[in-house]
Amino acid sequence: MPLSPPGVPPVSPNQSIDTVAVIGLGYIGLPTAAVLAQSGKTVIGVDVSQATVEAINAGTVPFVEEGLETVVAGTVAQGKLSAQTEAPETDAYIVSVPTPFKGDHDADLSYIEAAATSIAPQLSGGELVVLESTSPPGTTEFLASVILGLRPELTMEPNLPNSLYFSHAPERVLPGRIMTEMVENDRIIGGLTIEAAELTRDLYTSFCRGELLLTDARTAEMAKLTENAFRDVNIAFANELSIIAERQGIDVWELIELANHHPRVNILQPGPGVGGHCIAVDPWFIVSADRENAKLIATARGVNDSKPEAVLAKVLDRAERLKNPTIAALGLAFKANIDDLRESPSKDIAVALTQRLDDGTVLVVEPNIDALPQDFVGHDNVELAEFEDAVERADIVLLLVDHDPFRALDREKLQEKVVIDTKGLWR
Ligand code: SAJ
Repeated sequence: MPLSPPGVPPVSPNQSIDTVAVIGLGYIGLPTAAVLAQSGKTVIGVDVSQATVEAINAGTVPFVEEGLETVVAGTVAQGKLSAQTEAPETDAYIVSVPTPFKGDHDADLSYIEAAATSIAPQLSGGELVVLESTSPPGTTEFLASVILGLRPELTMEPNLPNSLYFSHAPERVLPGRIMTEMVENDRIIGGLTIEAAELTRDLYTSFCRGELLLTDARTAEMAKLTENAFRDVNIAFANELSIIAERQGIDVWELIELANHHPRVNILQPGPGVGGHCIAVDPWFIVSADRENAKLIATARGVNDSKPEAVLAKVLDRAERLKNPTIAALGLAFKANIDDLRESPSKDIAVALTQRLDDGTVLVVEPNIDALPQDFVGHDNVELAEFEDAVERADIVLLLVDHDPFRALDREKLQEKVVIDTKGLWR
């Protein structure tokens, strides 16, 4: 439901936001702080990690993201961006902390609660508090209730000297393209009040060239979850098709390519499973909000989470037919051309392979890392290998990630090998 009813002119609180604190300087918080500082705001980043704070104040970045370091270095040098471990007094606060899950896939809101608790003493009335963390419906209300519980003399009622403004502005940027998408993407802004939504829009206009779409906070929370659940369900459809097609002797990639020629069909691609911190996580927040009714979304999660085991079973089946086989496992990252191994089905498959292989050797290839991750430690049947060398030595070539260098392989080199291509890269 749009917040401004037709015919009612938008009310903007008479407010100017010059200083902004960004709480949580991770993959989203730091780029947000950087683009805000670049747009002229004075930005103070806040993080519990002293190492992160020091890196930023030295004009460097604690993780790799195309284009980020240049903006951080520039804005720190200009004095527009700085970092510290304590929440400061500012005109606006952007909360960008993790929302992992706990128990049976329920959202753990403890980081949001801690952020709210740290902000509360700094407020004097008139401030905007924006929640950016991906959250279940009702979390912006929760954040407001924590702050107002600690500061009962402040109020959510707008346009008073002691008013606070709360909103949710979920991000939708793609890792690897964050600096571009942060500025270009359309953005949903949901306020607990109309005034909060409009104040947030005024702040985000300073760096966002996309359309800013105003709604209420619950709808904004659910919209973010819906976007990632849509993709998860679509990928589950592709993954289920990949299992059925294989049993029917059909190439699933050709099948999907042909079906997608229909003007209203757009099936995503199957793979070894769904990884990353968003698509494999966010649908659970919908499930935990309404377990009884979120049946399709929960099933899709199950289909995607079972794909690594299906891949593993196939590899082990082929390996059992060979004596002391060498298996090249190509790729550990959660998707192509990144170095992020967290929540990666490919890494899980490679680790389980080293654990469950009776005899033989696993040659792990991941062009974006220099050493095998901790998960492989303690196994002497695994080594980190160079791509071409691993393919040459392997009896079984297991393609797990569609990294560009793998794509360029001379197909002649795969002759005489058992090839298990989970991404359809070499068809
Ligand atoms: N994957 C497939 N088949 C596909 C597409 C992806 O198996 O056809 C797999 C990938 O290999 C990977 C996982 O899905 O393991 C997720 O990859 P992704 O590139 O689809 O998405 P993320 O997790 O990097 O980023 C998503 C994006 N959301 C959508 O596209 C709806 C991004 O825009 C969000 O900002 C981000 O989640 C987030 O922060 O929520």
